[in-house]
Amino acid sequence: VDSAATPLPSVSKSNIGCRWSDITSYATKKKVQSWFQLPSGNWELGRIMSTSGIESIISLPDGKILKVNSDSLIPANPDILDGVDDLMQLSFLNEPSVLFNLQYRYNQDMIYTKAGPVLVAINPFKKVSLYGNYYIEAYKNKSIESPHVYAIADTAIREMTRDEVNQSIIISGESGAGKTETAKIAMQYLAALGGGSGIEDEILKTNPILEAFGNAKTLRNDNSSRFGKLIEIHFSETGKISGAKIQTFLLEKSRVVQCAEGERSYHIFYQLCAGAPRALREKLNLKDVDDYKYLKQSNCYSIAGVDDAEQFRIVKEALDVVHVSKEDQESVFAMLAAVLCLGNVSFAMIDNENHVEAVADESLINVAKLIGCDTADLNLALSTRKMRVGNDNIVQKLTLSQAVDTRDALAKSIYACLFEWLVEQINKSLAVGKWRTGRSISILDIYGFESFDRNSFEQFCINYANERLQQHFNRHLFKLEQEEYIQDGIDWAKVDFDDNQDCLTLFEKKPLGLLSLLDEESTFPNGTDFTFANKLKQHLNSNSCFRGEREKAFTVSHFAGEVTYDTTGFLEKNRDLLHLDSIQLLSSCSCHLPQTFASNMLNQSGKPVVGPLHKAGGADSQKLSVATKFKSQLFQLMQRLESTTPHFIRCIKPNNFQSPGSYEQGLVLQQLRCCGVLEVVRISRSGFPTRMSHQKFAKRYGFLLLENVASQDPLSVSVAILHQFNILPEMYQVGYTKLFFRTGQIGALEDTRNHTLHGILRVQSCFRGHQA
Ligand code: AOV
Ligand code: MG
Repeated sequence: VDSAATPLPSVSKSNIGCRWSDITSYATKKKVQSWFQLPSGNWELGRIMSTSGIESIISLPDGKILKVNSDSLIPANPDILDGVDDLMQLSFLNEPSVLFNLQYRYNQDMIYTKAGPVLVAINPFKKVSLYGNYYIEAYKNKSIESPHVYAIADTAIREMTRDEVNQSIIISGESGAGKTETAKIAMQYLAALGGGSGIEDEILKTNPILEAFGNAKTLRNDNSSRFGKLIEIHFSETGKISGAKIQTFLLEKSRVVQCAEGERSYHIFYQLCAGAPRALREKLNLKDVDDYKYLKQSNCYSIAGVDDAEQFRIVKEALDVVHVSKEDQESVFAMLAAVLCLGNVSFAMIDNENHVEAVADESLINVAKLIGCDTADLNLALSTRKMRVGNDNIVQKLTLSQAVDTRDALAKSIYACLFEWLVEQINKSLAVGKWRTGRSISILDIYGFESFDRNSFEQFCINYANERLQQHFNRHLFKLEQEEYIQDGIDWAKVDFDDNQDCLTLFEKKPLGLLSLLDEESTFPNGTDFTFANKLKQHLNSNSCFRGEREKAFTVSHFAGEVTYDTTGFLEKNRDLLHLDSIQLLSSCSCHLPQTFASNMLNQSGKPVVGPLHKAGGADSQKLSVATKFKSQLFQLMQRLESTTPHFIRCIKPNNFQSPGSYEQGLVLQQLRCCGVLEVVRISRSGFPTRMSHQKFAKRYGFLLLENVASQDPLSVSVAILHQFNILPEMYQVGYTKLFFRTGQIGALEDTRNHTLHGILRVQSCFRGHQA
């Protein structure tokens, strides 16, 4: 089809997902292609042989001829548009066309595509040759234009310098879609362009460390991030990296003591067991992975294609680079060994009231040795609880299940504290120089939306975070966009989008929202997961995003789909209690890490953390619940992001098997739909995504004007510039305070400006040369 000869129907909101009948007259003039949905749900490209209006005859690529209802056909784009690198260029912006365009590119390893201002990245699940110095140089010099994470990072640097505004690169997508890899690729580019001081190497080396301690193999992803991360990279005025700061969010600590069949605990445990040199093994009394109960329960010890011993070497090297001393590294490994060994501590019944005591075997002795305490003290901390009743101090013996919980809580706390401590050490190392004076680019990589067969408190928090992030995306690309047009008096057709405010309200409303009700139930001494689930059903059943399920479950309609949560363990995980006895034990240890952990725990809450049993004595916990703390962290994060210019990258997972070359249309479509990619393209295409205040525009380009306009107001100068450079009237709009441009317009002006500036600089340096 020759798209130039017959103009295609004009692009408007109405041809998004438009039906064949809308353009029948066009169809009959030309034997155009059209999408036909097979019973499998996949789309096939058919060629219209003839059409009577109601019915059409199409031929499919396999030679089949079908008579179909014309209304079931969706127009396809002319071949000339196959694989365009920005979906905005598609004449027909419907779902099959977008799917096909992405697939066409994906098949040629072009995994990046622009969707207006958003970069879509499809996980190749294999090495693609798109990275490294050659490409970095090419994107820096703009000799390659195709969409890439490098191009996004480059834009962020340019806009940071040009606008003097901090930037953020916000990466989202489902678990396994490629967020963490994408974040690393962006960091690689920033490090290459802002390198020189040596700090860039430290920044890159934070990745293997944080992944070793914060990532694990899950059913969705062999290297799944179990924490959220914001890395803020600071640049000096000369554009060099001057430091960085990492903030982490809610590490999934339950994984340390419990993980599902086929999954693994944190990588570092396996790395340590596989890679520790002989001397270290002996010193820590290390065993093989399958000797540890915490690692054994999931029946999975290795990851295909991953050499844990080699990874251990890489992690140690990285720890050296970020200035964690050899002694500290050894202490870190001792804590890891202690955590593993704690899992092997067992208990024996000491009376017929179910009370227990830890068995004084090799495991118990080894834990005591590794953290630096008395075996007897450790045993007491694990099997008894001191409490005040009235004015008396009494010691209560624990039952088996209480003792196991106490032991697991201690293991989880040590690990979580260790993780925080490491991040703190990294931040100390990266915080060189007076970076506060410069500007920054932040990269956000949080755990992706998760929906398993069984979803617990962790998924609840992760999905809540994704819901917040989605709103940030919506706000920027839809709401703010439209509000800005209206405010500035721009003629503008409103585009509808899926607002997820209702779901966020379900989580955040006080006092009758998911989080408030969870906190309320968590403070009741008699609250259980069952009473919590009932309370939700009682108060939230009328909410359209909520559905009570049988027994202890409930379902939430998230932007990315429905998820059913099982409330088992919700209250305990939300309370996250570590008993005072355990904290006191840690603070009495002779090793410095346990001491530091204990003092951090005491400081954080202002008061020691106390469990429900202590409540009998009237003491009250001041500690924030996990959900509340997470919520406030998220709010702070959002506030920080709000003050930056965002760049969005949407990662897409093409199949559920982590395998290359397989592109499942249905799976991709569902992700495109739920993250609003189509709407973004629609809004950008019909809108004016680039904007600049009259003042700024006049200041930036005014000097290019041939006539002297120094005395004129910014608006007049701006209009003069637009005229001089022949910018077509349909390519811009003049608002009350700003100019609005369609995509690509400012780029041309910037080029002219850069050329002129270079010319001036050359003249100046010649002139100086003459003077000398
Ligand atoms: P995620 O961060 O989005 O999941 P990852 O970034 O860990 O996903 O990607 C999962 C896997 O996909 C990686 O381990 C790589 O094997 C592969 N992969 C991703 N991007 C690329 C790429 N550009 N080139 C080659 N392989 C890639 V999660 O953290 O689970 O939400 O929680
Ligand atoms: Mg990740």
